[in-house]
Amino acid sequence: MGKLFLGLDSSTQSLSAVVIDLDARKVVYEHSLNFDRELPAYRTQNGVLANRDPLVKHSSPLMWAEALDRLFAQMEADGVALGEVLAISGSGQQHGSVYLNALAPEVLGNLNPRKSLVQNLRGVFTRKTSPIWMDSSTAKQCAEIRAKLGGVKAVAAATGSDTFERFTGPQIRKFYQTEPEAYAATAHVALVSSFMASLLAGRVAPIDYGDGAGMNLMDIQKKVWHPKALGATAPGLRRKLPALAPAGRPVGRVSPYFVQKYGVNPAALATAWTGDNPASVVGLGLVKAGQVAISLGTSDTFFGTMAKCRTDARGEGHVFGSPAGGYMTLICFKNGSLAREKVRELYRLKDWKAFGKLLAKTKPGNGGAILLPWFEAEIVPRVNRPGVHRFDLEAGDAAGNARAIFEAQMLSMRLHSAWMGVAPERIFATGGASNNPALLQVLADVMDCRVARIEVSKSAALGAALLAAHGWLEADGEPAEWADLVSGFTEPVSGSEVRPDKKAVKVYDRLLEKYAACEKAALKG
Ligand code: XUL
Repeated sequence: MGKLFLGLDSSTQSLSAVVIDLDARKVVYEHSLNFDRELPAYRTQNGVLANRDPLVKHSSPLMWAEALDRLFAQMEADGVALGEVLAISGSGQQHGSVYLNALAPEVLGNLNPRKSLVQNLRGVFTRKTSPIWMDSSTAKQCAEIRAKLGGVKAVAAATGSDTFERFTGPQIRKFYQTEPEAYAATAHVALVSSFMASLLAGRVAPIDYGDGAGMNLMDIQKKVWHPKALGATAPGLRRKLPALAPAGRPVGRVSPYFVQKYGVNPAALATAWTGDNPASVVGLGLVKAGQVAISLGTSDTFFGTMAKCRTDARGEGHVFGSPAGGYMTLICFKNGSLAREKVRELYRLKDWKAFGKLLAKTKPGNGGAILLPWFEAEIVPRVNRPGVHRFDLEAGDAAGNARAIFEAQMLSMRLHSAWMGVAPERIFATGGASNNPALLQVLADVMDCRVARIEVSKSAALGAALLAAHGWLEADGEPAEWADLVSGFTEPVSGSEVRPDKKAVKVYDRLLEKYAACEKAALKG
């Protein structure tokens, strides 16, 4: 048996496990447990509890704990060699928070394997439910914290991001304002990631620099809690927060609860977890500064890596600590695949092949036509009022619109990621739309960069397993280079590389200015 490492991902809708054999460079086990289907007693819909207020989105920390028990039982039943696992790490949906009272350390340190985690944990929560990243009920608190810290640019420079409704600091402030007694009774504030890590470690686990940066509470440069941000959020907060640490850093041996109940190796290290996006950055192999991946999914997401911290003065993009060292960025464009599909439906194109054929009838640059595809309110750039805007483009021109949607999305990515100052050698494209060759060609031409497809299922859980391996090797006195560690796990699909066309690149260099002007005009109007 080779060296086995377990990565878990506690996401919005499911808890997943990936086990890797490091010597064989192979994923040897994968499993996902869907909350709605497998834990129906919690009555979640897509992992979220029903609430009368459409802005409030909470979930249940007890459900996440029960899922952990179920997943270990499943792994045991599936014959996973849990007795051989050397270390465990994980990732959680970002920003979500869990509130524990002063009994938590004692309870975590004495988890009774004859009971379930749920039974063990009764009585440790000061808040029954956890606000998660989909919650947008804290606009007031965002404005208050932003004002106290000196505005968008200042908050982004201090904490890595402007204040956002889903970020943990504004959520903590709302809890303090609306339930002051429960806030006062809270001895430990955890993130989803650090809560799950605490269960495995049997003690209050640290928050890592990746997930910590999603709170508006961490000094992004120094990677310590930011005193002014804490003060602007809620009184006495410093005492309630755990230490900050790098993801994958051992917290201790795995709790005897998992050893006695599921046969986990008693010497296995329980390590600090991170957020799902930072873990995905590792799971996609972005371990060197300057590497970029673009996920073309429901929303389009731009992941970049930087050695030194730069922040976005406009406050649109986020900077988190990268688990592989340095920093990572996350820029989220909401009108991704949904907008592409809207255009396809609008022009009655039966599939993406037909769409590509039509698009090929036009030339790069589309004769200066621009489409702003804000079918839904957009995150980047901030657009509150949805609307589709056409410049030098007729709505009846099917071929022109087919090209325009791809060009607009890729130009927007170039424009709104420029603050990073990164010139990648090659971009990895992932997600559903990354097998669309026409889209990848536009991406390569707009970015003037080679683009290769990468297909990693469960990139966050894989990243977590790699973090466990990294933490274990370091603790074993044989620290590994990140590039060596990920090799074999994160290779692009062979033959998928698309090269930029130099003529098209020139066209897009010019068109970018017009695109920026159109955006400005539409945002003013
Ligand atoms: C990132 C974010 C989401 C969650 C999803 O800022 O809110 O991507 O991490 O789990």
